[in-house]
Amino acid sequence: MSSPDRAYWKPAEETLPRPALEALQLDRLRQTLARVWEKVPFYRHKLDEAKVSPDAVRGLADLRRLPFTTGADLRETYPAGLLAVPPDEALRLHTSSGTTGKPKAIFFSRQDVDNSAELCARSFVATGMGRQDVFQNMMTYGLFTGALVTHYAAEKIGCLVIPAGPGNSDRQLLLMRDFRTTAIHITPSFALYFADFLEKHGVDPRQELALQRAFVGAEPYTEATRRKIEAGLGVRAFNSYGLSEMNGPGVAFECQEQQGMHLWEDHFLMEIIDPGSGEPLPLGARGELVLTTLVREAMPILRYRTRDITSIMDAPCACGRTHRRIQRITGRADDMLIVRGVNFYPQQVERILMAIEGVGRNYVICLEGLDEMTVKVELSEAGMSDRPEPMYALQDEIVSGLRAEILTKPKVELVPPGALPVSEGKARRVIDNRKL
Ligand code: DLL
Repeated sequence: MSSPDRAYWKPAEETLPRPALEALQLDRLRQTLARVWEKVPFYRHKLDEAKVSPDAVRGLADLRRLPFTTGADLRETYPAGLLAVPPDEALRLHTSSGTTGKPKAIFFSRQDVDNSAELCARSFVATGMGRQDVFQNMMTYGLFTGALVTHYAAEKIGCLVIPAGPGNSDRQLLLMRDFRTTAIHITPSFALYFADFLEKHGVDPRQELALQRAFVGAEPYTEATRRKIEAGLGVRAFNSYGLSEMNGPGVAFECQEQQGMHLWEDHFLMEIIDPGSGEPLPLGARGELVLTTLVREAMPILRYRTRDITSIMDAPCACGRTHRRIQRITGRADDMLIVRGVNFYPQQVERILMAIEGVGRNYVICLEGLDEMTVKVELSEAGMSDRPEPMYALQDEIVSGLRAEILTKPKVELVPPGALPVSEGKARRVIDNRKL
């Protein structure tokens, strides 16, 4: 990168005309198929079962003939059943953030490590970041992909990288002040928590800090939450999407237009399917995102069911990139809650809460007993100072907002700012102790 204003990392790759991009995808898909057929007995068996041989795939439309891979497949083949390189060619291991049982083991070859950093570097530069930036990485270092991949990406660009990790807000602030941090990568829940911390300590980030950009991801969050993060940290917040099974972060990212996230189609093939039937949905329809790796060496994955709900945007983006965009993830198919016979996603609750004045930055949905739902909501500092009457009004506003959105009437409990637990990793938004 020579100029900080340059908007592309590798212009030729990012603006490849669609016919050329699709030809590249087909070529890479066929190579991937040949590779898994030869090296991964699990896939050879699956392809045989589906009666597809690698050379039977003649166009991208044939993708739908290939078998799906699910999270359960990754757990069942743990630890190394999907490895497509000799073990001594694997360079790094990450695991997914599974909550129960066996994790999913994800292997990277040297080329995969390099590609993962490359795609993240491409993503960061698309937001306007350059080598002059000071990048404070507030993601968790370790088995989680979130920090290491973004770390090497920022180094590739030439930024000064501060491997802060999450937590310890006092030290985060000290580092930001002393090293004039301009960009951070952070989860939405920690971003909201940190915004609270700054407010409590009377720090005005616009006056006292040099922050310009926050890359926010690894958890679903709403547009209203993005606005709270931007207001609280004095930054532009860019949506950052990825999953361990596809390298981690840098699968899809917002550019400066901030209208959806470019999904890097030279590395991944995307489809949207009906999460119930598995049938492909027409372009633009909302459903489950399915991804196929196109250049992964150590662990190629065919038609991975991400469980993430989104839609593909086909219109060209003003930034000039030809890779299509996906909408903000509105939830995971697995996260759908059914309370008293009504289906909804936790993000619907968040969308209502975060748009109401007086509501703070943290909430949790508690399910108990036979189907009792209580939403515990932190008040903002300003919400706290209100007298009891407006507090009842706020509670009523929340209850009726939620009832209109999710069609069931929850109990709402208002709690002081900072009263709800915050985790260093991904936020736990639902506590389900129902005895159904
Ligand atoms: O969370 C990788 C990552 C790290 C992405 C840093 C972005 C930034 P996993 O732990 O495997 O990997 O979790 C992946 O997190 O399937 C989504 O459900 C969710 N997720 C990730 N990013 C977003 C986002 C990383 N921007 C799972 N919006 C994914 C909504 C997200 N959900």
